[in-house]
Amino acid sequence: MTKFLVTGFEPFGQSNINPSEQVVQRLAATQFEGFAVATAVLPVHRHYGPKALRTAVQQTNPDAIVCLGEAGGRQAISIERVAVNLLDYRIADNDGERVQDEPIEPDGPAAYFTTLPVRQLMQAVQAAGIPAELSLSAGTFLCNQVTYDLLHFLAQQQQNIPAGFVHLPFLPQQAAALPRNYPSMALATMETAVSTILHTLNTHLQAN
Ligand code: PCA
Repeated sequence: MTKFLVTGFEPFGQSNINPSEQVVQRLAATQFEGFAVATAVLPVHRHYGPKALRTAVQQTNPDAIVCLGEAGGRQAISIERVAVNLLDYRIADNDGERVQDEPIEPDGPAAYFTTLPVRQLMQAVQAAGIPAELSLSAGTFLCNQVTYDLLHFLAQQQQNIPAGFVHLPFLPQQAAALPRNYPSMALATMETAVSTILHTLNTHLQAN
């Protein structure tokens, strides 16, 4: 049986909730048919974020990894294609550290493509009636950093498993608390989108 690792992030910045954490909590409480889902919630911390993800990978030994995070302002389920070797935090992490213009891995490649079948996943989410898009950049904050670190780690271990990142919009209650209007998506819709991604990935893994 396929085993997925799905991660989210704790709240950060001005918000005390993070849709990715909430989706992960819901998945953790769900019994899926045909695959198992291990979950972890990562700290928004320069060192402990990537470290917690590596630990989760080592502890769960998954067949594929889908990391989730919040991208306030995005209008759709946003499937990332690339992680770049750059730390340029637009705000401080939860420990108050704001890194600028530094590489993640000084000797690492400039970027990694994620290894998820991104277009297939986007089309599956759209077919489920949920807006989805491909995105060229996860930014230069923690979401990009953990993705780069994960892909670098898997490459070094020669662990050839699909891994990548999906950004989620704000929840309606986050958007409603902001001084101007931002797009948002209901938690149940995001949860359906992520389970659609897992079902599609499971079929993909069985076919390959
Ligand atoms: N989003 C941030 C970090 C944690 C999260 O959920 C990002 O996009 O980098």
